[in-house]
Amino acid sequence: MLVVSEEVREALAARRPVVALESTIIAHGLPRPRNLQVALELEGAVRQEGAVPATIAVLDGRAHVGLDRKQVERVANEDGIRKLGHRDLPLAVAAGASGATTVSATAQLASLAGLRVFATGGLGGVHREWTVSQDESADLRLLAQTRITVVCAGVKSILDVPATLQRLETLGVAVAGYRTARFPGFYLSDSGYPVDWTLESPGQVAEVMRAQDALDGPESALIVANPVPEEEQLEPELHARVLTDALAACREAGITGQAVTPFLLDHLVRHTDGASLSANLAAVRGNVRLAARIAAAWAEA
Ligand code: PSU
Ligand code: MN
Repeated sequence: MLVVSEEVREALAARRPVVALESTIIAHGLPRPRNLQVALELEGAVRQEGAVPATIAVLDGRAHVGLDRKQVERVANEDGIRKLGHRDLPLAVAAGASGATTVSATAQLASLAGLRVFATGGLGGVHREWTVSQDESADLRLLAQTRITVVCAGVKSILDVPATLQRLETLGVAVAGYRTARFPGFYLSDSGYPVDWTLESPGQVAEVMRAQDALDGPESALIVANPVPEEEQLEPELHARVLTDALAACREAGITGQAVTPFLLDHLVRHTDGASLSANLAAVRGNVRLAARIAAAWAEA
């Protein structure tokens, strides 16, 4: 049921750095045909930094850690590919289904395969109007019970950011800004909220990971929040304006559950002339490169 690619297995056995990459961003977070280019580009960036990429997805009922080119193409182009959170994994496997994995499912499978470092764009979290919808991404709970380091540009700005930060505190998930004391805002370099801790180098991140293991508390994650460079962020006023429209459109269309996040991301891409896509990609690229360096520092430890 779990298929770890030969390249990833060899790298793990030789203690070489490996970086897990999620597939929901490819299948449901980015428009075609750009999504395939991006998937391949991200794998290339990990390699350039001297690490092995392990893109994770479920194909025909098997959970794959490390995809070949054909498999990446399926994730990007196959119609009807599902979106799988961690709760969906057993259902998808038993049904022989194919699906892209969210942060929660990717982190679970990565950890199961023995990977420790994972890169994505922005985490899921508490949605605005949570009091009505009770919509909180399963990403948060899973990260409270999985020993993995996630490099991300904070949580998606479509969410209720302060509520999400509060949930992470309640759930006991460690959060640090990478070279910043501000929590990043996904498309924006700064969400407007601070972080309590700042880490300055991949080596420092690896030290925190060692300390997590040594102190042996609940198996929770470490979130390394890495801001998109200011010159590549989405213009904050444009972001605020289009996001308000996107949230209203989502409500009017009656979108709920798993469809909410893809709907909002897509709305932003279409109503910013692709500027949100550029910012999203800039964020993911930076995260992937940093994750590879962290994996290298971790492999040396
Ligand atoms: N980061 C991106 N784009 C995405 C996502 C993350 O830049 O599409 C995905 C992740 O897979 C994350 C998911 O786990 O969005 C959250 O979905 P939900 O809110 O339905 O839990
Ligand atoms: Mn949700």
